[in-house]
Amino acid sequence: MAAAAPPDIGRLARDIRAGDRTVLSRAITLIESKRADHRRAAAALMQKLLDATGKAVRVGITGAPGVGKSTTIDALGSMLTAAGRKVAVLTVDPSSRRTGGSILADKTRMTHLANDPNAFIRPSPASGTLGGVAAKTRETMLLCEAAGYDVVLVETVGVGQSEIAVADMTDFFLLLMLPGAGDELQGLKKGVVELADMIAVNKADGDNVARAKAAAAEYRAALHILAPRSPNWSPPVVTYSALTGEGIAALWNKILDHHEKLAAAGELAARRGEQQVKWMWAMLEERLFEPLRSDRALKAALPRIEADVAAGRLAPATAVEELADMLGR
Ligand SMILES: Nc1nc2c(ncn2[C@@H]2O[C@H](COP(=O)(O)OP(=O)(O)OP(=O)(O)O)[C@@H](O)[C@H]2O)c(=O)[nH]1
Ligand SMILES: [Mg+2]
Repeated sequence: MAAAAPPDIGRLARDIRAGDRTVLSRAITLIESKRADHRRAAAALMQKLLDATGKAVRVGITGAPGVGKSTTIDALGSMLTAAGRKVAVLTVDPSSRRTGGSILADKTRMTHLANDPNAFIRPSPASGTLGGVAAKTRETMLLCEAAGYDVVLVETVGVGQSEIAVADMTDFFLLLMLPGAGDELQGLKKGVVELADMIAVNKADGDNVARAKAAAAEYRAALHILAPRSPNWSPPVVTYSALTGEGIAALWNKILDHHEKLAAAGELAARRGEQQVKWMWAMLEERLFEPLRSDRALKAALPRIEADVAAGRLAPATAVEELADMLGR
């Protein structure tokens, strides 16, 4: 079979800068590809577009399943496109949970944005290692910026390490909570609360308003005893309703306020710089580990080596030497 012609990077870059959504989608598929020639082309494309990136407000959104992340993104995103912004919505979900069905479910929960010409929704790359999935999502974010999207909203499943990866690619990390069950921070790992630039209690509507306010007061007290993530920002706690839209504008104003304060203090640029270096290392690590996943002989040998190490027949150091020899072949 003849290999497909290498993509014309100059042309791709030009069409992305012009905001062509079809080309943007194609470019994202290119960066998600594992083929070596595609990877080289994707890297060249990222380099070519680098000067057009960095102009968006990047917001990570997390919270327990069902807290209302997608509904919030739909309400917030629609408000922003109505105000003339272009909004990209991405997800990080390294579990294979997100099949075609749940992508569809997400789109039906984002009914406004799904049909909005100024919104671009791209689901999580197909399952893989968290490092790989997150790195692709970050590059997708940059492509969207180059295409003129000036707000990027990244939804993450409220479990596992994906929150940290999303906090590491965004400027603002928004933690959503439910009314009630405030005292134990709803089973969330303390590490996630420490990453939050704001806690927002959703579903403050109907009978829930008083409970939402009570939960917010508890979170405020809880946040008080944590060291703030930034010297220029103390994470606020707000209540809102994604369903009625009440409080959505105030929520966005907090995000903008944070953006302006951190930009003025030089912290935004510093944070992004640090993130970029982190991503370089994450991608390098991913690359260096690849032979362990793709080299047939190595993959075939690993179960035996692991069993020998577990049984005490093979010293871990000897196993590493053996594996390193196989890698170096
Ligand atoms: N009453 C009320 N219901 C809401 C609100 N926001 C979301 N919901 C409902 O909560 C349910 C879950 O909302 P989603 O937006 O799908 O939640 P999610 O956090 O994205 O869920 P996963 O992606 O599955 O983790 C849906 O039935 C929504 O209609 C709100 O502000 N008020
Ligand atoms: Mg969702």
